[in-house]
Amino acid sequence: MRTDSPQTIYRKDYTPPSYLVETVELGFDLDPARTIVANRVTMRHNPDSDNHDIVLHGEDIELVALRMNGVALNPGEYIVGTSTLTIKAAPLNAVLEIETLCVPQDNTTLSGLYVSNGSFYTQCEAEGFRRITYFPDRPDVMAVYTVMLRADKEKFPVLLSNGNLVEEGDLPDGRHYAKWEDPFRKPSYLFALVAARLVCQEERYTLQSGREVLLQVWVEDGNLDKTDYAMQSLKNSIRWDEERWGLELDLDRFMIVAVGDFNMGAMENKGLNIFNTKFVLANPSTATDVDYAGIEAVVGHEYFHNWTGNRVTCRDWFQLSLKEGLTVFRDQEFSADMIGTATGRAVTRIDQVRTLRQAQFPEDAGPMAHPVRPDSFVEINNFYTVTVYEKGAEVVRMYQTLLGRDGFRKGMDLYFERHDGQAVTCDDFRAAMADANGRDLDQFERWYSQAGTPIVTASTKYDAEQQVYELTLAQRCPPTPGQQTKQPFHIPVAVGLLGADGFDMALNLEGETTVVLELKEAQQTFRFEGIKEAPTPSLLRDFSAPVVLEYPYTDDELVHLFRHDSDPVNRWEAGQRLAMARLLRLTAAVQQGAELELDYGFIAAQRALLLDDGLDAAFREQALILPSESVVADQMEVVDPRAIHEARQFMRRTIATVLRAELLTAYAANETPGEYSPDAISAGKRGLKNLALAYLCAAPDDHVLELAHRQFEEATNMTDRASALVSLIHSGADVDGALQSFYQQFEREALVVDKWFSMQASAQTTDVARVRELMQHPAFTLKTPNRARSLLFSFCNGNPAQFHAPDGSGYEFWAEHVIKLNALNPQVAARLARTMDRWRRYDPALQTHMRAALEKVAGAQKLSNDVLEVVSKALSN
Ligand code: B3K
Ligand code: ZN
Repeated sequence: MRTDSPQTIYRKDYTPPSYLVETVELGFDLDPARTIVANRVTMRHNPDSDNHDIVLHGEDIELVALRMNGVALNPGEYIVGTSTLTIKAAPLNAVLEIETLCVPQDNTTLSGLYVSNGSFYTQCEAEGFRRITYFPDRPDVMAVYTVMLRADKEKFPVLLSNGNLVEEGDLPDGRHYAKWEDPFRKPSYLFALVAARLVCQEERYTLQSGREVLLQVWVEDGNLDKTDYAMQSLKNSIRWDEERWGLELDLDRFMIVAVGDFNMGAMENKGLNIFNTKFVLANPSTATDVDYAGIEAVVGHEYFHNWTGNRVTCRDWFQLSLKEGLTVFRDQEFSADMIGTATGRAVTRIDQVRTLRQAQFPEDAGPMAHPVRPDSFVEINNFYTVTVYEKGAEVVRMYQTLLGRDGFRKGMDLYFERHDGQAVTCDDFRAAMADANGRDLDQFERWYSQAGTPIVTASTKYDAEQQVYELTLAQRCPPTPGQQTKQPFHIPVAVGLLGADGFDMALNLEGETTVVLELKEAQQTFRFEGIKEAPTPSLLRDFSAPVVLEYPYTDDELVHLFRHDSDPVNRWEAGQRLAMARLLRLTAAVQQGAELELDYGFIAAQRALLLDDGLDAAFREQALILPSESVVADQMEVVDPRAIHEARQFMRRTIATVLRAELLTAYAANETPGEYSPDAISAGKRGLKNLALAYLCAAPDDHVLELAHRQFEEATNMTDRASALVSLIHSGADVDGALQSFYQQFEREALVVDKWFSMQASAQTTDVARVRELMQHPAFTLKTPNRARSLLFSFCNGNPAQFHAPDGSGYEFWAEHVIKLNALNPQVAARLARTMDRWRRYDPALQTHMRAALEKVAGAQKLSNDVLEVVSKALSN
């Protein structure tokens, strides 16, 4: 067990930096085994601070020389701690010259300066810059950077950094250099460099103002056939930010670089975005529709950070959602606007709701629960969470729901007017929204400070004589670590009322059919007048708040909503409620060994929807997907993963058997012949067709298997090929040959090999022994996060029935690999560690094994803060 207890950092302890930085001049002599970094930084005392010590951060770097105002400092004149360098009582103006050494080739953490496939890349957010040089590595210290890169010209022909290239040339000994200047002040976490053997697709692009900019997408040789979509998405993002928000690209040059070893999706470094290859590289034969959508969203996301994150940044890391929640909201709106149609928008919204339920609600109900603006952390990298990102985006969306689109835009304009060039807080954002609209948003602050998912309970009363309908809404929020009781939230609840004819009723004199109620008390009653018949309420339309909504709907009401609700999100939601009730009943029946039965009423509703050609295929696909096993698990007192799996499989099999003819029709009706296009209509058709195939393969016969095999072999795009293969795997048919030929065809495409591992890891028949076997495959490595995720995460998180094997072998496997990853890459290890967050919800026998596995990790040697924080929170009460 680790003996030094890791330090907890508290939001309340924030103090302004003692010194501000004006300019930073960095010189890099890049060598994988020994890189020398010379850093000349001009600092002046911050009048807002009464501390006169200069505090620099530094980690895993060797100090070679240190000079202040031209004079070398002796070891006695500064203090080097484990992660800081302090110069006591420094002068008001100080020019520091710092020389350090680092070893990029040994840096497996992928934070700081590291080597991937022989080339140099950086990742500095949140605290990676201190692994490159000593610096006040905190986001409220913003400075102007000049960067000189020197490296071997043959091995590293491309030298990139933030801003503009101002000089380049050759040096003796086969080396060359490039000098970059970034005119914008930025925090250190936005610094980046790339020194690599790369090629690029580039284009000159004209902004609405008429200014011309250079856009580049850099990739390894051999991948230029996969950059078109990223480039197109970048141009769409630039245009959209101008049109929707009046925000222009402020640089003359904007670069995207793809790298195969990367801890997360991508990084918004000023002018030099560095991306996981997964969110750049795509062509029809290697990437699926989901991959294409991911590229559009992430390219947009990183680009949008240029204003929400870079021009206006965070004062401290507790404010992370200031940039992340807002930027996720912006990328969600971008993706929705790119589709354009109302149902298309709704499909993106449904996807967002699914993510919240699948990942954020569980986080909010577990040991790592934290507010959107956390109060404390041990390791900030553990707080790049679905709460900060996705719930944060919901919080931003609620402003728009409450203030209207125009009001929200006014708030955004005021936010930039006030804070451009500053490092600010979530309160500053809320103040801009409130002030621009003359609204009191004080209570709204609780969305930032209180963790947990609020539960809104609705009850209704209809008075036929008075034609009055009363809706009573009550709210509560379960306790979360450190927060036993909660104050009421300010919750926008969008409501519509359906008549027996399936149409919306007019709810006010303006004839509106959806109204946004503002629930601010623990309980409130809302009155609707002139309601001529008892309505079916459509509550929380468009998922207007990130809450759980409880209302005792009857099956008939749900079927009515599923057939007619004009709000597509609630239409989908009604179907989910119908399915969930059945899944829970079936799971209980499995546990009791009772006979399993699925009512025809439910199947008939599914059938009607499947056959409704008036609906977009994409929407029908969404409506026919059953709640996932983990979402069902969330509804159970004591989770039984195997029973849930069996129940859900029974339901899929039954639907497949009863609706065989209709599914075959849908399959045939949604072919997309001709050239592949990732647009939403075509992708929707493929989605529905492949969902039909997946259902059919749940109850396979020769004809169905032949269909799947044919699709697998004849597919002209990866969406169809991979879907067919997954369906075949889940059908239980012999797929060894198909898997082998897939591998042979794509073994040189790393992202496809990831898919190959991942689909096997989540197969129903894959147990721990099989995963261990797959790990022996020559293509497997723990060092590349994408590869580790494709096998380990897909198994531990995506195959609950096997992972939770009664003998605890899944947990032992988990512990072993959290420990292995901890030594290589703490950030990735900590993500895997989160798998066990909610271990107390399983039956006591499983819990015993889970606790043992958690304790094994907690007791491991050299545990990182990242993993330690996660497992100790899981083990604590
Ligand atoms: N801002 C980065 C995330 C950095 C994560 C550091 N552990 C990507 C993004 O949200 O755009
Ligand atoms: Zn982001």
